[in-house]
Amino acid sequence: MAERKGSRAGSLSRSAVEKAVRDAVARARVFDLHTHLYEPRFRTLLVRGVDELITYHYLIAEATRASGLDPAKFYAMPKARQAEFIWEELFVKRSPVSEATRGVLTTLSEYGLDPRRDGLRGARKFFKSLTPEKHVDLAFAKARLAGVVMTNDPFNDAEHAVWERGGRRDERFHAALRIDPLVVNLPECARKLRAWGYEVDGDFTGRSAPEVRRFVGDRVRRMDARYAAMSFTPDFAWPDDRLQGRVLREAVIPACRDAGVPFALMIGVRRKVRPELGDAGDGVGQGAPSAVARLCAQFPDVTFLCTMLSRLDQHELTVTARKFANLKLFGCWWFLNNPSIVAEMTAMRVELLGLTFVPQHSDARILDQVVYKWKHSKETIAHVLAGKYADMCDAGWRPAVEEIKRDVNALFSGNAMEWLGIS
Ligand code: FIX
Ligand code: ZN
Repeated sequence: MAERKGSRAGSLSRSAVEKAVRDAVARARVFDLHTHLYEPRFRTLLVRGVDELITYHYLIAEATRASGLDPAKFYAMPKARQAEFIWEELFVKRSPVSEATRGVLTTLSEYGLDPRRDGLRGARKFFKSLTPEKHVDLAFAKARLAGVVMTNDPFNDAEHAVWERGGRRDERFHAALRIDPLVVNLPECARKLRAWGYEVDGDFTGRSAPEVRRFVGDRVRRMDARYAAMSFTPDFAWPDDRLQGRVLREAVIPACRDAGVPFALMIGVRRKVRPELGDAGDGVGQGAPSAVARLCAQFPDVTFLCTMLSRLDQHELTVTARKFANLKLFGCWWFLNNPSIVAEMTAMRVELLGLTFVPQHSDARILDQVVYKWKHSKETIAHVLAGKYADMCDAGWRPAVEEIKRDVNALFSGNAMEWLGIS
């Protein structure tokens, strides 16, 4: 029989391709490039369970908005009462159709519960029996996680104590050195740095630059951090003679180059738009992908991971990534992590970057969120990819199932692990 156009031994028929893509995505192991999770040895820093899941700051914003309750009154309630309030406002009085409320439903259902029947009371009973270690194993298995990267703040006293104590590490958890405080609150950081033996001044004068560079290098080594990271407000600029530009240019980027680790820029957060909402009070603003381009051009030997928070920046940032092989785009961050936008961003990235990006990270703050964030993201990304592979067939190239698995595994774990030098 004549070979079908675009085929070779093992090629799939067009009708089989879409299913093969969906199966490969569903089965793919995930390396989660950015989370706020912690190994169990960090004890209370590992946030888990249904009350935490329901009082995630996304749901606090939604519930205080829906009810009109003053945030101060909400935060004055004990955690359990906060969860009951959110459950009442967003699940009972109204249907849980938002992405964050649907996420709670997905997680509880994936754990074998019936959210409607079991409700908050039944869910609480289920979680009561889980030790931190068993809970991590359960959530990681459900989300098919091969590994996650934490967000490690060297200036957080509770976290610092755990690193100082040492101890066997859980190899599924990788460290990332998060150093926003160096820019957001250098005077306080300088006080701690001097106590740790680094000659750093609150105004970044004297020997501050080489000493911050030494500190970053020391902490990367101590944590075996896979990258250093900072979030930036929309006015991120490059070049930049403000403090943040100097800290990056004179200390952080040289330290990353010395250590051979990437630097991650997370750009576009408008911090504390509504301070009384706490973690739920941040907003979003359009940034300047052109500044990222100038940074990548100036440091061609440094790898820059980048995610921007505004939907308005995505096309320009993706085109910028076509120009700079050292610019690695990851995730649909925060307010972008909604199916309608994940679909749009993934399609645009495949069309402009092929398979050379990381389509998603969970940003999970609560352990159980990895279950829903990855299920929802995989559904959306699989749908986009299935269409792209069908288009490829129509253009005359029928893939083999092994090729589809190769590509899908690169997107969900291979690319990220390669960027971070993890074998
Ligand atoms: O800066 C960040 O890492 C953000 O992801 C968080 O600050 C944010 O609150 C979050 O968790 C969004 O999903
Ligand atoms: Zn985050």
